[in-house]
Amino acid sequence: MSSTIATIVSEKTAYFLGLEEKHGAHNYHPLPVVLERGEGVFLWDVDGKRYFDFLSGYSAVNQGHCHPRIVQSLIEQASVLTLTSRAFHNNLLGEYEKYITEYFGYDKVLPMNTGVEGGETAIKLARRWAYVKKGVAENKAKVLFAENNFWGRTLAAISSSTDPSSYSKFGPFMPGFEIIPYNDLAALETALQDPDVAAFMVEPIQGEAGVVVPHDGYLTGVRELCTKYNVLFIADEIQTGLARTGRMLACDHEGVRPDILILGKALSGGTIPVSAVLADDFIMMNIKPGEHGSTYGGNPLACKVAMTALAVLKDENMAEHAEEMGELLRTELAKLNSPYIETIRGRGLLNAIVIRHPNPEAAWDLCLALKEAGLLAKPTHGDKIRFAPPLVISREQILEAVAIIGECLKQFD
Ligand code: PXG
Repeated sequence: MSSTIATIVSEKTAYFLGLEEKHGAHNYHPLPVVLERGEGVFLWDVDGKRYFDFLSGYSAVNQGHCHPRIVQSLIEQASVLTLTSRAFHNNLLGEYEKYITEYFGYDKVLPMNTGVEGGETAIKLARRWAYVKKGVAENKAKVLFAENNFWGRTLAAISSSTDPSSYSKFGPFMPGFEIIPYNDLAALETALQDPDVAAFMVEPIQGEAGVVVPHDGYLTGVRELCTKYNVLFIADEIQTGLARTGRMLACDHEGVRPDILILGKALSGGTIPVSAVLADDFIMMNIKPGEHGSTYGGNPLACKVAMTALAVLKDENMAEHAEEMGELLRTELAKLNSPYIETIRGRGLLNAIVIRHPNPEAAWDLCLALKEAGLLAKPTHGDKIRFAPPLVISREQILEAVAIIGECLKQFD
């Protein structure tokens, strides 16, 4: 295979690609496939061809495409009441707040929409806590982030990014952010010597960085150090949470409880943007009316859909299933014994392979070949490919998907 590989697309597909090319901003570089339908682990393109979805909308579609119970909730609520704004109360917000706080064991929730807003909210909460509770001097609070983090595209998010394609030529940047290496407790402890540090915000497994799993004990160490130095531990579980890694939260693998928990993506099962920030009163109650919010945050449609999306995860034992299917996926990938797979890593159904090939476009080319063979995956950072199917994938489907991957890898020969 070579990067000059010509992808022949149908006339219909070419039409839709052309529309986007002409009228949309070029801020993404998608695979040349135009999807029009989804169900469970499968997607269909405009020509009726079926694909395994091995991306799951970057882990937003954990419950599977168009999960019937989630769609039912969406449709029912959409025809009754969708948005009131927070100027008034609605009959679902309180119920949802009770449901999600009991589900995860926190005093309070602050509802937002996208994941990146969840991150922004968590940082505002941490800064406020630092000023009113920890006693940090006004405008001196610092927040620590890990190298290669990814939490979205806002100016604050890119201010903490170490990826030039995220931050270049978008400055000036947010002050008060510091970067430390990931998976390095000694570096964290050194940074925590500074009394102005309010929080450490970290992904329990780095998703966009290429599914980087820290060593056992890292999260426990983060918890202990943050407690020791009176610094808030913010867990960005937007991609790792909600059963994806084989536990309800990735932090559950080590039994640690972050001070602030950020959720998004699969909180709506891939239907509408819903995010949530959970914390106890000593953090949450420092924010007063008018100091934070969003027009759509806590809307009744989102509340209803989120409750169903969370219920489905538990009722269908998706965490346990993800754990089992993840084991199977990694074992079967290893059995391929492909000289082109450098590494297989992950937890539950959040996995990645690193491609070993002299051609820097090899991962992209492999994804094109996989697409032709009926499996959709996307490279990240050149040589890594994430394998993260919806959690409803069956044993037989894993075997079928791995066979497709094996065949496509052979095309490198
Ligand atoms: N935190 C993590 C860990 C993420 O993976 C976000 C926050 C931001 O979520 P929103 O909903 O604001 O996109 C993410 C997002 C993409 C893309 O370009 C997004 C993610 C990963 C890869 C690509 O849409 N994750």
